[in-house]
Amino acid sequence: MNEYLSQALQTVTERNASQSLFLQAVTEVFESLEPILAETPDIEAYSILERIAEPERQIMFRVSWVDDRGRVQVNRGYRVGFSSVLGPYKGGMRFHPTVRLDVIKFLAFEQIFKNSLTGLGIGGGKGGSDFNPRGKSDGEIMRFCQAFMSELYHFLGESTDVPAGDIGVGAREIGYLFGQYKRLTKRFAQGVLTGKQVGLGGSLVRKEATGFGAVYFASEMLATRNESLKGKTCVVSGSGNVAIYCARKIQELGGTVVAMSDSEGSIHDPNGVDLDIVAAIKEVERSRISQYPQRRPGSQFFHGDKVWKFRCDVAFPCATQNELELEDAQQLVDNDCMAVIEGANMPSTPKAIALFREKDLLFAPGKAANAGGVAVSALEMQQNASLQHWTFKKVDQRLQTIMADIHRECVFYSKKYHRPDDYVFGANVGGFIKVAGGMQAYGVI
Ligand code: NDP
Ligand code: 2IT
Repeated sequence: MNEYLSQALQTVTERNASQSLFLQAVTEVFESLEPILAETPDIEAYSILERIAEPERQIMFRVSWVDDRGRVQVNRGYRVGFSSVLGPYKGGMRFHPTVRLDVIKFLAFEQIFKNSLTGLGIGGGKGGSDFNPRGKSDGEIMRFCQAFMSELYHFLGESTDVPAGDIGVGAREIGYLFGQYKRLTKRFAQGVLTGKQVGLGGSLVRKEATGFGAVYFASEMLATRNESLKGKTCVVSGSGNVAIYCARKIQELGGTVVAMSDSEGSIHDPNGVDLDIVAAIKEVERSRISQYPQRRPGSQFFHGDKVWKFRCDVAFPCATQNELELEDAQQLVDNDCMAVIEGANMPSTPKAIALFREKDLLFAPGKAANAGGVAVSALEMQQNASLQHWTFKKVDQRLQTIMADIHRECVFYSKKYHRPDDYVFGANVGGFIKVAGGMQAYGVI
């Protein structure tokens, strides 16, 4: 390994010794940069690696709120502004009991390169809380969101930091957060949050964008092997926002989704998952996927099982980090799966990715394949800034173009550096180059 690279990695590792997810994300990006470092000595001269792996700012705050029984609850809130080189901090907020600084930092770090790949002038950030929305009443969710925003609003702004949704945060939560922001600032500043309801300045296609975008990326990637999703058997993990719209687009394009999941287990439906039932269970009733077989004869629920055990041609991990481990990857390989497209952030472990590469599966990393969500968020910012509302068709076409452009960029860099079909390498290098160039242009700040 290049000496500067290994030194920088060691520094970052020592400085963040307890943050294994963050280090996993940094290691993967840094390892891709070896050929770039050799030809660009300025990266070392300007300490770009050390700087790019240290967040510009990290905000942590107490969130106190009152539950339905009148008890005071305390959670921890986070917002990490990792890089504003290419634009305001941009990235979602995650409400999940597993959230800790490590989680937010890995997500914010990935977001830098993902946002760079969109080409839309957005920096990288992420936030969230260890608040668990499961089983909470609507009133509790509202009070939590209001308390959270009461601490965070000082730090937000259309040209400073623009949050959106992620796990546990959708249009309902964004509505409460935006309402509280408006109440505190007396500004109807639409562009300060994205993922809003359409009537309140939200963009059409934002809800669908991450899932649709992942499938557009998959189509581009399969086309390089003269393949398409038509007639393919697919599995999609998760059953949240990304998973549902990923599955919808697969089915629109003629694929069959035979399995989906949540954190309790997986459903298998050999006739093709009925997404209206999944959406009713997960989006409307906010219930569990285990309810599905009661409404769909011929399907089954497997408690504690992941979707990777079911035979498929194409797999879409769309739930959470490190959900696809080496043994899962082996199962996919044994079942002749040809491609894995990450709708989630960092869902495949490094060992799983190494196996995919060794076995010549097509593998699309999240920072490229799931960039459609944040890309449409940036389009929402553009619409808000110009007081416009674009049609569904216009936004969807922009999304398709953006995903095709990201695909082209991944292929360009993987070919240029003689790593054909290595989308991890292509995405990391493509994302990094623009940010590093910006850092050099600004001088030392
Ligand atoms: P949602 O909250 O809508 O859905 C999350 C889904 O993943 C649920 O089905 C949930 O199951 C499941 N899940 C969460 N944690 C676990 C776990 N530990 N084990 C198994 N399943 C789990 O979130 P999103 O769909 O928005 O996000 C999914 C992924 O996509 C995340 O990695 C997110 O960072 C990423 N992403 C999201 C974007 C967006 O625009 N929303 C954009 C780009 C990436 P359960 O209900 O049981 O918890
Ligand atoms: O991981 C992600 O890209 C998101 N959660 C979406 C971020 C955004 O600002 O829309």
